[in-house]
Parts: sequence; C-alpha cells; structure tokens
Amino acid sequence: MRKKITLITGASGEIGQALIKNLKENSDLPVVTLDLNPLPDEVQAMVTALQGDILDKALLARLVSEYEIETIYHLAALLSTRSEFTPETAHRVNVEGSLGLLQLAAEQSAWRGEPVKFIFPSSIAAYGLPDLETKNKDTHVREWDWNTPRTMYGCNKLYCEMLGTYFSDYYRQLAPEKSVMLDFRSLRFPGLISAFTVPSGGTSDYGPEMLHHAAQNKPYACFVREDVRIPFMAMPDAVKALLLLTSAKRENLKRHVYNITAFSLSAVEFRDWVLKFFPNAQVTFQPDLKRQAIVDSWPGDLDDSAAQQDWGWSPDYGVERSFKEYLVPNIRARYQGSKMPRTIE
Ligand code: AKB
Repeated sequence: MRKKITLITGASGEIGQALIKNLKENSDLPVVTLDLNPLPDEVQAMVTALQGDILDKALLARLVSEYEIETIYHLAALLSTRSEFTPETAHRVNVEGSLGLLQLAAEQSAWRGEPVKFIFPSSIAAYGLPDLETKNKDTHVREWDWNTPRTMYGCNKLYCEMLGTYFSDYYRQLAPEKSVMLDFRSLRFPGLISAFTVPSGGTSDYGPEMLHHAAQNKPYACFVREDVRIPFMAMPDAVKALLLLTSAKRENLKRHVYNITAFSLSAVEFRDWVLKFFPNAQVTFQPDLKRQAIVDSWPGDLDDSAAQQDWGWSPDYGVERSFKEYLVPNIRARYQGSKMPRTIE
C-alpha cells in the first residue's frame, strides 16, 4: 500500500521552511519534500527529503509509485528579479515544473478516486498596473483587475493559476468517462517578511533586507523610491493562510485564486518602522530604475474580501504586531545567537 503524505516542493525556500515546522506540529501526515537544494538540518530532520529537480520525470514517477499524495504545496519557483535575468529557465521551472506536478496530481486524483489538493502560492506579481496614477487611485485591487503582468515571473504565476483552474475543472473534459479531478487552490501573496530567513531573487526583498541589515548594524541602500508602496505580510500569517485555505470546505470556495493582504507600507514607512526598533539603522534610498519599474506595476494594496468571506481569512499580524512581537524579537535573538539567517530564494 502506498503511504499517505503531504508533498512540499521548493521546501528549502522561506515559505517551505516555515510550513514544514507548522505541519510537523499540527498534522499527522508525514511530509515528503522535493527541492534542488538541501534543507537546513533543523527542518531536514522533520521530513523525508528528496533532493532533485521538479522537471525530472523519473523522480516524479518514483514519487507516485511510492506515495499517495493528499496535498501538494507547490512552492518551487524562481522569483521575479531572478526570472528577468534567466526568463527561459524561469519559464521551465515555473511553468513546465507546475505542469508536470499538475499532471501528477491529476493522475493521483483519478487513481485514488479522491481529489488531491493542489495548493499554489501566487503573487502580487500577477498584476501589472499601467502607471503610478492608476496605482495610487486603485488601492483595492480585486482578483480580476489588471491581470497584465510585466515580468516573466508574473506571467508564469498568472498562467499557472489558469492551468490549475483548468486541471481542476476541465481536464479531459471530452474523455468518455469522467474521472475525479484535482482540487486547485491558490493565494496571491504580498511581499513576505520572515524573521528567520532573508529572501533573494525577489523584487519585494527591499523590505526584509532593510530590517535584517539594521539588526546587524549594517548600512542598507534601498533599491526603490521612498514613496513606493506594496502590501506585506509576516511569515506566520502566510503559513496560516495556506493552512486555512487547505482546510476550507470545497463547497465554500467560489474561486480558485484569492488575494490576501496584511498591511500596506511605502518604502519610507517601512524604514520608519525599522527605525523605531533600530534607531541607529542607516537606510538610504538609491533606486534601481528597472527594479523600481517592476514594483511600480504592483498594487499598493489588495482587496481580499473574497478570502475573508469564503474561508474566514484575516491576518493575525498587523504592522505593529508584526514588528513588535514577531520580527524584531526573533531577528534580534537570531543575530545575537550563533546562527546567521540563510539567504534563500
Ligand atoms: C518577488 O519579489 O518576486 C516575490 C513576490 C512579490 O512574489 N517576493
């Protein structure tokens, strides 16, 4: 008999590490991870870790032959800045990788006669607002607004949302017999901030970078203008959202893709929060006009009312609580202790 598991791809990334720790405490199902990179020792001990490429068909076939997968958290992706440097590789990993996993989940759903839940983190990068005037005016961007991304990563995320929806609702729609289909659920995350890891390869990285530099007493040159605004979220809320959406009753979900947000800050407001806790922080603003243009195309804030209504979403961490109770104490402890946070994508 195949062993029931939860599968996490891209598990060595920021969300993956936080999710593993949470599942370890709150779920009875064993977790199997798949990542190109090794996991840090502390999380590796909590899972069965497979090191490999999501594009490796033989590896995926082995996974299906050994395990019955209940839920897939498909986190593996190249982020927005990195993807602009290697767009074709980004497309391979972000789109072809997702397609392969959707096929795997579709096969497993049909084989076991029960849908595999496929949880897919999307992003504010799926939006592309045309100009700053529109961005400043439309501060409650809804899921169907401005779906015109201007990055490879954003295009990949938007398309994979559509692919997931297709696999969930229409896959093999002309086949003579209808089989059980997978259950695709996706979240559009704002910029995420973790106390334990520093991101790299993203374009919302200036927020977490500012904070982690301040905690280490290092000067930081912010690569966007003072006034640029996007929504952010502390990592515990990101994990909470993934788990809430996973456990939501399917009949309550009126959409496959949901916005979620916690708080919206301009870069200078972010700096001011950092200064409250690290008054000696040295932050300057030296915009990189190309990365700036990407952030300018992302919404200043989102309308997440559909998530609130359908599956009870609300963040636990507003801006003050995020800094005061989660980010600052953990970051301080981290840098005072022996372990430096890992930089990860
Ligand atoms: C990135 O900057 O690429 C990500 C994102 C906003 O999805 N953090």
